[in-house]
Amino acid sequence: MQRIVVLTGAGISEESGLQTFRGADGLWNHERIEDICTPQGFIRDPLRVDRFYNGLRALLPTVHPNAAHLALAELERAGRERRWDGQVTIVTQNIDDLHERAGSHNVIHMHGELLRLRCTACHATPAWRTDCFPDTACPACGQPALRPDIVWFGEMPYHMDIIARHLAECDLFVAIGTSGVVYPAAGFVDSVAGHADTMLFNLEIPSGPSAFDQAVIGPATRTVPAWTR
Ligand code: BJW
Repeated sequence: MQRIVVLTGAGISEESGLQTFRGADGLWNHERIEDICTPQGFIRDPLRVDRFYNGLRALLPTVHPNAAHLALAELERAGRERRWDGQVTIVTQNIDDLHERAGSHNVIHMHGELLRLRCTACHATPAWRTDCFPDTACPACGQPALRPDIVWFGEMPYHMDIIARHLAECDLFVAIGTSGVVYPAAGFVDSVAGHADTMLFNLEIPSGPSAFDQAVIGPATRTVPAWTR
């Protein structure tokens, strides 16, 4: 059986209409990272951070999974239905829900999810509701301690033990639409060296020496379906 770990980043959702972080018209060209993407920024101004994520949440119903999301879901389904002797695990840095809406089941959100909140008192992760933030009570414990369920800089990404196990057991590691500058995800390719082949799908050739065995350059909606086919 072939075991594939697919790491996805903002680039896979770009052709669905969601901005990347660091592109020419990236999300962060309009905001200071430390105001939005740090626990300190949230403590300083929770309403500002809330407004930023509400803007992204409002976009979700207007965008749809694209051919790259759908191709990964179909590959996973082929494994499940034994039409292909393999297994796909998606580790996504994305906080959107486009992999799930494409039909993928094995999705690990290492940087959290836009449509969830997290209670800093009891660690419950209730679904986000329009009337649910910033000082409403946590539905699980009643404390007014809800925050976006997003992993900010300086915080531990989620499910690292499960991800490490998948990386240790995989034969192929594929990264799609990620700039490879944010750790620990940026280090996954090095962690599989010696036991797995590695492929990068990206719009541009990465600058500097690449740790990947193979780089496929082009828009993910073209290159990913051509690979999974
Ligand atoms: C296309 C395309 C198309 C476009 N087709 N491709 C110094 C050295 C090393 C590390 C550190 C350091 N100082 C601090 C750190 C740690 C820090 C870090 O890495 N900082 C770096 C910036 C230096 N990391 C952390 O703090 C993390 N926690 C941590 O390390 O804890 C300790 C720990 C260590 C080891 C194990 C366990 C724990 C937490 C990181 C949290 C990141 N959170 C964010 C924000 C959440 C969402 C939000 O607020 O909106 O997550 S940051 C942001 O970057 C977001 C993304 O998930 C993440 C990655 O970005 P991504 O997806 O790569 O997007 P882009 O825009 O950068 O790239 C898009 C790519 O797509 C480009 O390459 C395009 O070319 C391509 N593309 N269109 C194909 N159509």
